[in-house]
Amino acid sequence: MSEWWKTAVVYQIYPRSFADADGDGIGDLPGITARLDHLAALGVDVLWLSPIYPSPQDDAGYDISDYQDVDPTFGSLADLDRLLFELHARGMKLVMDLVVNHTSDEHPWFAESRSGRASAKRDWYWWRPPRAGMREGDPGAEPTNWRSAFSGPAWELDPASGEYYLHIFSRKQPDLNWENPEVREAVYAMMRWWLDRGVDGFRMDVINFISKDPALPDAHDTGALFSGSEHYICGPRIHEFLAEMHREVLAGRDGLLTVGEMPGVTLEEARLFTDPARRELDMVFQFEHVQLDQGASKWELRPLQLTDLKASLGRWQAGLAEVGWNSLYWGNHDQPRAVSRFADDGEHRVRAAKMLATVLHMHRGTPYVYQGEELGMTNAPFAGVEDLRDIESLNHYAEAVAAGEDPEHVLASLRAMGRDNARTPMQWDGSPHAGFTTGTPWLGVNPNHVEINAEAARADPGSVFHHYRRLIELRHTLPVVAHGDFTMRMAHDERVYAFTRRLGDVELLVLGNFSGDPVVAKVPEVERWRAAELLVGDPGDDPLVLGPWEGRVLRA
Ligand code: TEU
Repeated sequence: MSEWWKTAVVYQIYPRSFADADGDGIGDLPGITARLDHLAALGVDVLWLSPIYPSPQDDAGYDISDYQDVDPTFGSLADLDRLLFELHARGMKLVMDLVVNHTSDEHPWFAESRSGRASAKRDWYWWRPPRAGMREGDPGAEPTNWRSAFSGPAWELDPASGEYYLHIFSRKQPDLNWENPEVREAVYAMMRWWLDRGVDGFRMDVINFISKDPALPDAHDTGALFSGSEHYICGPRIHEFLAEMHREVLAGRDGLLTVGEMPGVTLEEARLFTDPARRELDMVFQFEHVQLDQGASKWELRPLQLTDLKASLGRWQAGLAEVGWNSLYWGNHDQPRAVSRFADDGEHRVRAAKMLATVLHMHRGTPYVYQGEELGMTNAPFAGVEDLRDIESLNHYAEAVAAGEDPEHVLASLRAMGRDNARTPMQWDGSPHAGFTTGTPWLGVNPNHVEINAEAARADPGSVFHHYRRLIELRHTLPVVAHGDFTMRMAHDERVYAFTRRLGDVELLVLGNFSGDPVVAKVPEVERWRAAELLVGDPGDDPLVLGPWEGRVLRA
């Protein structure tokens, strides 16, 4: 059972947007359970469920007010048990989202902490007096100059006590103080409770933020997305905390999967987190490759250079070859739609979505499919800010426009990078709300659902869906896909993504054309590859000549 996830593929569901069974316009657990055949047909091994816990929904469920229940919007604990049972019956596992860098400000722990300076749980969060020599509420009196990831300062004043609390995300997401052993024990107890219930692991939200430098020094750079992060990204006790969590919660339980979401993690740190001998995590989500088309902030767009993408992913492949393991993703609920962002969502959409999938799934690591990616779903045509729902986008728009930026310019970056792109409802069929709901969807359905939808994709053998199915099957059946070594080829080419995988006598050549023009792949050993067997992709006249956005896998 150990390291079973090396041959596994994970499918991420964002419950708000997957399937709505009760017609309130918001997806729910019974909706998911009713659609499990879609996952089974795809052949995925694991479902990662974004948060379904009770929440004021300030950050769409990543602000949790009770870790051990289900929000009525999504159903009940009984619905969760049912989902778990149905998944297990189909041989699939369930990984829960674990959000323990922060709670909701409506969590009873925080309510108690806020009740006064003498509260027994005061020290469960980061409370600090105003900056020395200043009065609370004065501009700049926050204890540090850190900024929140969702705009504004990372500190909120509590007028009753005259102290501020730290929130790296929204003011309704106060950061837990992991220095306090009671906090850690409470989190571990909660995790054991879920595992005892039968879940198979955790995706750990911003887990590399939990150890902060207790001195809380000022940030060097207040312009960065996570300003102050040098004092909390992979902080002083992070490895100690994760090793403790492993000991207290995970050790001795078989068949689990743990993946730590880690903005700003370096390759060197990732090696430590995922080295099996250290007993911390199975794998991490790193962010390097999803920041290559951004400037200092995620709203500053810049064109992606394919050579940068190859250099980055290639470095991670090499760096985790001997020790540790990669997770592989193009998108999730925080990222724009992959085909719109990295390829072509117009004329060549189907080919481009397949090519992206081919390239990603043939890397070494565990691939993650974000709901709708297997249909080639695209970014949404948001007309204006009134079409958006995400707190990150809405706060950024308000702040940037107030600071004098051109609203159209701000909207353009929100359209490209905004998280709502990933959150438009799953497109099941061509009916008015795409088969997602019978009510009014909480976020508009993409009008292209009349064409791009699961029903159409499953009926079409040439669809993106069937292509994903084939790639997942290859990972299950061909050992070289999961276990082979990785060598980047044509590293300096701006149009072709090329690499080889090798295990024993078997070698694969993977090619992806990241351009709208036909290209010739100038790989070594041309004659050998010309004679190779085509495993994935359309046969052309010459296996080394790729049409626009075309991908191929050859086996020699
Ligand atoms: O995301 C953390 C994170 O760093 C980002 O991807 C985040 O979306 C941020 O806005 C960067 O632009 C995790 C969750 O995946 C995200 O949905 C939550 O909003 C966040 O943590 C807070 O829990």
